[in-house]
Amino acid sequence: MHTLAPKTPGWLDWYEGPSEPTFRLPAGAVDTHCHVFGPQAEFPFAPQRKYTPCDGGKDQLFALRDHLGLARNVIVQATCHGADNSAMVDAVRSAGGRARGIATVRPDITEAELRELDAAGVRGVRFNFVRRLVDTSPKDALHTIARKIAPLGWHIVLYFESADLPELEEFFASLPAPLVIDHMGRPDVSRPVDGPEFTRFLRFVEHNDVWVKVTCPERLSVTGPAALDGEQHAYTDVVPFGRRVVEEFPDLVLWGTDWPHPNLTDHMPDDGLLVDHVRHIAVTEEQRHKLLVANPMRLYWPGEDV
Ligand code: 0GY
Repeated sequence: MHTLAPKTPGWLDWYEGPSEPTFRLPAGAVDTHCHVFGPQAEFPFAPQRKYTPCDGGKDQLFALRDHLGLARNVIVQATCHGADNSAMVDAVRSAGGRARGIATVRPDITEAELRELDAAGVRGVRFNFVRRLVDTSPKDALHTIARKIAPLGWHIVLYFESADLPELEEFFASLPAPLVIDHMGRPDVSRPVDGPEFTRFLRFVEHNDVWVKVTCPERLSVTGPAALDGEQHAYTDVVPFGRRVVEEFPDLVLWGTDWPHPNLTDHMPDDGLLVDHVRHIAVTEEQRHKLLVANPMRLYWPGEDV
């Protein structure tokens, strides 16, 4: 019998019964950043993982998709599954063409294995530089992976802390595939949106034509989920950052939920509120359509109708 691993002490489970969003998503909206955790009885977590979450499998993910009014998902391999992509691939295969995947692979992956992932619906790999999630991110190994995936037309998803961008940007610019940055490069939102740190990030995006996920207000916010005086919405302090990216790069932005929200410590977001956040960062119909439908379709389902 399989024994389930105990969750990390203090682990916050994903939010059951999310509210009905008051913002109605446009037809064909895509969640470009979500994960599956297990279920571990079928897909055990990796021994080298840095956290042990609750289960959050494809059935719950697809139920959330339908509840929020989303059409499609891009399922990003979570570090708790290491380089064993089977839970993610199983979810993508089960979605009937309505999901794509982002894998974690080792440098010795073969062309045949990559082709099998591609056939399942994988369209990219993730390189993770967040030290609490991975032990090392050796650049030569990542270059090897980048060279192997580039011929498939895949892209590279980058996850890093904003303080590390100056040291990493030359390496990022040398990668031979399109780049997608998670969570706006994790800005410190207590600093000014026009300050040197976020400006450096924006110029990196501009010079390298990088896609940006305007995701995770709940992870970046200092003010949190409560509406502030005079403001009717959650995560107020993140709004100027998301809005700035959407205004400067309307054709390069992507949105997602980040469900089941690993490693949050102060609160678990109501995913309905995360959908409501979108209308504050994308303020015109045109921006909303690009962010939620046109951009992700171009990157993940090119040539397909919504
Ligand atoms: C996110 C953020 C986190 C975790 C992971 O793969 C992961 O474990 O992505 C995090 O802890 O910041 O994008 O889900």
